Amino acid sequence: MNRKDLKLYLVTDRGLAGDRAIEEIVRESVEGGATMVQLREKDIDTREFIGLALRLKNLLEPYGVPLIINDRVDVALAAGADGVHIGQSDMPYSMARRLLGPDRIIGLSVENFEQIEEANALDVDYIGVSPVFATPTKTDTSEPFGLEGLRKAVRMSVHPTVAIGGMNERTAADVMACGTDGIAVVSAIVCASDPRQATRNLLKIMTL
Ligand code: TZP
Ligand code: MG
Repeated sequence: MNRKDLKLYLVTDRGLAGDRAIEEIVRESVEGGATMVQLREKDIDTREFIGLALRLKNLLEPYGVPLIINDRVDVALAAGADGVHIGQSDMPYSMARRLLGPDRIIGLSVENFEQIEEANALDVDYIGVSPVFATPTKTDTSEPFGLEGLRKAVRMSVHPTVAIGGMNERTAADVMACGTDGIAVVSAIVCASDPRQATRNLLKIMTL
């Protein structure tokens, strides 16, 4: 994995998409410059999950944008996705790696500094620092890192990092100044009336 792929990482949420298709939001965001996409589905039939993953894989292929599946190693394998993103209560990293092989991307969420130390001993491809700010999109999170905590997390981690939780046009510049490789964004893109423009705006703020 190229650490530049983490720069603007779109994470989907159908609950926030309203009546718009996830595929359309993803397409527009990638046209606006999103560098990686995570399909995150918490309440979906396995067959539907695989179907959506296959459609997204086909859509993203021509753009060279990696598709990551949240939680489900089986769905990632079935759909030929580029990797998975796992959390601390999902399948243990070593098992996911064994099933996925050496080449696929595995990202791991870390919720505190101890978990960053643990992740340093694993050959994960990146860590998600979760959450940086409290967010209504996911309320069952641990204590937010804040900017100070994110700075420390970036210093501690031997792996590339992506910041998640409360990433938007107001926070992106300060977050990037902490040295993280990128931001993982849900509502600021999925809820935007124009996901393409929202993505462009974020990228512009991040590179100022
Ligand atoms: N994991 C930690 S915070 C979060 C996830 C999936 C949600 C982030 O959503 P938003 O809308 O970008 O704050
Ligand atoms: Mg998970």
